[in-house]
Amino acid sequence: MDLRQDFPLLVTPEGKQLTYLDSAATAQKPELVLQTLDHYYRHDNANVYRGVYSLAARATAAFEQAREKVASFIHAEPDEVIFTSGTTESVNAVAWAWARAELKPGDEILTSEAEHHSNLVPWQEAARATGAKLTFVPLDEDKLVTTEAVLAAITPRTKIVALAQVSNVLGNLPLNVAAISDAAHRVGAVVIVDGAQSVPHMPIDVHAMGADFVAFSGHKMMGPTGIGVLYGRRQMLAVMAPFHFGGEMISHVDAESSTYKDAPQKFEGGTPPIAQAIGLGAACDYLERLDMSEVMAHDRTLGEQAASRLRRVPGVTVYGPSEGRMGVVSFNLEDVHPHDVATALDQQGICVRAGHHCCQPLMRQLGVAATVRASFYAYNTEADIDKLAAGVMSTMEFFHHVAH
Ligand code: C6P
Repeated sequence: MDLRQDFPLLVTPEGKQLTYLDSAATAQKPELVLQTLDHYYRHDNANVYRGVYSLAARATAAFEQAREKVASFIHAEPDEVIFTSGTTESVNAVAWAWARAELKPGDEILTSEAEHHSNLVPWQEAARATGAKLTFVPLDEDKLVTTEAVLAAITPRTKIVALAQVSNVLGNLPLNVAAISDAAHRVGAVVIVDGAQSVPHMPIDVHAMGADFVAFSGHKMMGPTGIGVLYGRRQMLAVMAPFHFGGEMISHVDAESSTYKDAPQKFEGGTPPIAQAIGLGAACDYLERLDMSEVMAHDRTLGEQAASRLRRVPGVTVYGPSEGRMGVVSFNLEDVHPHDVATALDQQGICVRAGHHCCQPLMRQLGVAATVRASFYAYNTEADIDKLAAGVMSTMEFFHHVAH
């Protein structure tokens, strides 16, 4: 597929192409999303739930329709979709509102050293607040979390399993969440999936996955920034306390106490990110038209091709799975700082990320301070890999020439 024409930022008016290889950080936005945002602000903008006039009713209908689109995208029911500001807020919501109420000293929170800080630090804080203990899935020789290792690490004391389905650094093939959820539920544990790098890139059926919570970000799936989702199983949302208190989440307020609405409204106090949710709905429409099985196959092919091309460059180390990966490839050039690599590639019109990718414990496990990371999405093509491989080769030659 070549979708570049749908993404204004990727092609300049003069026809110059940008090789954008940082979709794991944030994805570019198609015309459909941009036009939907523009249309909303020009024609439908009003606060939701509050007004009785027809403009407000239109805004409310568009907002709730966006919830239905997101629900259908992940095969959930609309009342299981809570709008948040992103994956980080979604994980924090569970760590604050559910975990602090449920955890006791000695309980175990099973996570891993390969997690993004957003799915590690909230659990460190929850453990500190409750006396629960963090336990870590042992990583395999490629520093990957495997489904088998997760299953083996679940104990009768495990109360929460909190793992990324796909790593933002290593691009492993998705964990088998259904098997993990089965094993966790057998010991009475709940499962929260960090879907930041999986939901945008593969077909998702949250009910088939069996997880209790799934967190993801709109901006990584071609939607706007400032919008994310916490999917919660209906039974979990019924018992979980609200985490934001204020307007529109209440059913009755007295001077001294209040009662709250049912999910999802009880979790969405205050004016929600209305335009962003509607923009995310448009992103779901766009991705569904592409077909998520096709998107996954495309991203996987590019990730695997890029890894094998980069491995052939002398002096390049590629991290992650030796076979089979999603569209995320982290690598380093011998004796060249990752930031220098990213700067050199930028001069050739190639955008990659360099750094610890908010995964400092994983960097320690890999024995490096940082990596360069190229990440792919539906709008990337094999030509982008050619440019990346040539860019890496010339960067290597330049630095080694300078060094000698
Ligand atoms: N990773 C990256 O370049 P937010 O920032 O809330 O939208 O997403 C946080 C997050 C959580 N989990 C995983 C696996 C992630 O990849 C991210 C975001 C970006 O890798 C920015 S650090």
